[in-house]
Amino acid sequence: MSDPHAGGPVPGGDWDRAVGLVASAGEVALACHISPDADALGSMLAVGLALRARGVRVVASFGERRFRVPRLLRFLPGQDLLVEPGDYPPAPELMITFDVPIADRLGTLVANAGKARELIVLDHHASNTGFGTLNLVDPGAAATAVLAEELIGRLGLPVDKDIATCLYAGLVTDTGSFRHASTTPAAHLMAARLLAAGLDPERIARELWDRSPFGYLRLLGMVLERARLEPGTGPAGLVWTFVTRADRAACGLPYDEVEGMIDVIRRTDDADVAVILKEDDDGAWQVSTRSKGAVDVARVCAALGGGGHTRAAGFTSHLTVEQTMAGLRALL
Ligand SMILES: [Mn+2]
Repeated sequence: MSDPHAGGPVPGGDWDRAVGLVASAGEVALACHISPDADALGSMLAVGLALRARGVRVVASFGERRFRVPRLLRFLPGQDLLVEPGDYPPAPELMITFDVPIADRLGTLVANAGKARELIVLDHHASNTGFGTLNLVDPGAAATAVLAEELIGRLGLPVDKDIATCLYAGLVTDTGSFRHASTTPAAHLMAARLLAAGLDPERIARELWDRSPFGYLRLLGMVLERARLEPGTGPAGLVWTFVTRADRAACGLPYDEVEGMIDVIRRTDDADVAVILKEDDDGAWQVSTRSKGAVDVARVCAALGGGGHTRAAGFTSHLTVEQTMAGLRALL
């Protein structure tokens, strides 16, 4: 088993083993993390499309009881590969996970993963626990899409426009539109390869960031109105706000429409850490955190049962807003 904490690129021998496992599998079962983002879902669909084009039987899913692709991601090609988690193979011959740092993030599919004969974990989270039988984990990769592209290439499969669209969605999202520190020369070279496959960058950007129902404007107004700045919290200040189920209902918005609000909150110059608490349909608080670098939010969120990256992480809370924030402040 490779050491997921080694921090370097994936050893060639591990890639060879992955290629061998995929080549000899009769069916490949793909899974990404619950509440999928563009990197998780895009990487999974890209590999699924590439395998299917080669004639491999493929299923793909994520383990949510209320299985539903977020509206923002419905433009991604290959969604006919998706099956409800209840229709997923109970004991897959070969299962591959995408962007999943800990087995819990597989949701209900954690049981299927436990019974998989081989489990390949494809990920770029430094916090990855290495829960697979083969762990292809590179914390230096800008996105899991980078590793998905490498797997497709090593399998000798071509990247067409649809596959490129899925990979690009992951890359452009996880690099913050090529603004984050993960924007390496390698990230731009990958973007160049994908663009050459004929994808439409303007359409992808519009689908991912530049459209919402009118109710979003009202909801954003409410959420910004109640934002609080705490300059004395942590090394460089905290800005935070929250959005309830009732708020969303009043504006006619499903949960996934509030995912991008953190990007408005984190603009605040006066705070290093930005936090938004989002009440989901079950009444739990999904807490998103962002840091400009003074605080390692991955560590903070890990201490609260979550995880993520140094500058972008999250956790789930079943406490009240005030109790959740008190716990967070104590760690900052
Ligand atoms: Mn990712």
